[in-house]
Amino acid sequence: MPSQDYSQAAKLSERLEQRLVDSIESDFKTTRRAVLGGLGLAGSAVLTGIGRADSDESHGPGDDSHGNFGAAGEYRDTDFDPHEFLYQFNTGRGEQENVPQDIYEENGRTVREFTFQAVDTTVTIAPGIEFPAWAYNGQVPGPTIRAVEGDLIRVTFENLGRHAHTIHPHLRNLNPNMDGVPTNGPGVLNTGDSFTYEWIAQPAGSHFYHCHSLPLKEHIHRGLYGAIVIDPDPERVAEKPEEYCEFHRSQITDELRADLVAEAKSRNHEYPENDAVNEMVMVMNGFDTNFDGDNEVYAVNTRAFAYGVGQTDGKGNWQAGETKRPIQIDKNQRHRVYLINAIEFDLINSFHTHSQFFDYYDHGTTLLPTNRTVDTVMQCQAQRGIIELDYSNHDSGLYMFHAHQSEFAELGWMSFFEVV
Ligand SMILES: [Cu+2]
Repeated sequence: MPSQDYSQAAKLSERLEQRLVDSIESDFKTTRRAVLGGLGLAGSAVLTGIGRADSDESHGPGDDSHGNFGAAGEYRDTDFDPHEFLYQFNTGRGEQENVPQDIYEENGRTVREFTFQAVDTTVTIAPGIEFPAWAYNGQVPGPTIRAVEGDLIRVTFENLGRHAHTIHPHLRNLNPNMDGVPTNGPGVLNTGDSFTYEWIAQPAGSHFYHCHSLPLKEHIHRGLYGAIVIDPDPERVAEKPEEYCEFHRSQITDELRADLVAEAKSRNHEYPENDAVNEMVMVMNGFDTNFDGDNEVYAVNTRAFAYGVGQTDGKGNWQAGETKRPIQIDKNQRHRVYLINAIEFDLINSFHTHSQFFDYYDHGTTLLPTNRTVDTVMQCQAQRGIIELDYSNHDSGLYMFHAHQSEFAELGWMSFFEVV
């Protein structure tokens, strides 16, 4: 395969990134501190218990009813790697060091148990630019939870932050006390409080969770959100195929049923068919660095231009530790993106691929695409979906993808796939 010169792409990423950093640095209100690289902290997001007092206080008066007790704990995200995050699913088997978790059977049901801790911390959103975040387990986006339809997801939530928080899942939740809203069940959890949420994993799809304390937009924008992936159960799909497509039960042929079951197996991490698919989580987010109600930085998975092009030898060998590098795509593999729009302050976001048309599954709740052969999908706030990509006929090289709100693209949400 001919080696390719990526220097043009590297220059573009560099230029956009520099312009973004300069624009933020010129804003004196921005919380900024030197990058704490090379501190030698083991793993991503180690609980350090440093208790740094967050100097930023953007809350209006009357919003401090839950008190400012000082941070009870702090994680650092200096090792947060957007490339690692793409592929990090927590299924209860201990995938992520900073996410205590377990998997076991209880009353004939698989339980996937997690411990989440809300903490005040800072996250790196661009080189040298730190954002004062509120974060589940010290990372933004929060850890991705993955379960199979019908499992019980049990999340013990401890609030170690200075503000009252909750976890509200976008699931079909039959128990109002488990909704994670101020009005139901335990309500908001104050500093030091904990509660164990239990949710049945349903329906299958690409889902969202976030804090539901007030003021809502701030609790979300500060970083308290993440992805829940619910894998379809192929046995259930065989029994009730009509629930996974837009056809009436009377229209389901044997062939369609077989197709739906095959698709379900490819989505279910417990089936070998799933191993053949390269699955990624992309949470589209933005950061209002001066707290004026408008985002200054846009990203997928928090770091502006994380999937841009930085130092390379032109053969896809990226320098170790380099954040700016494209997402490598093996052209012989099938690729699936669990896409979530976690943005605040802007009504919509979008995902656009260059030289590529893909199938889209709105909310991921169906096993047949809801949009076929499109190169742009739009998501409003909290909307999600699944994108399936096929680069098998493409030449090797860089293919851009970005928000087609072009302003967002220039302010960080601009990325590349590197087809190899
Ligand atoms: Cu909150």
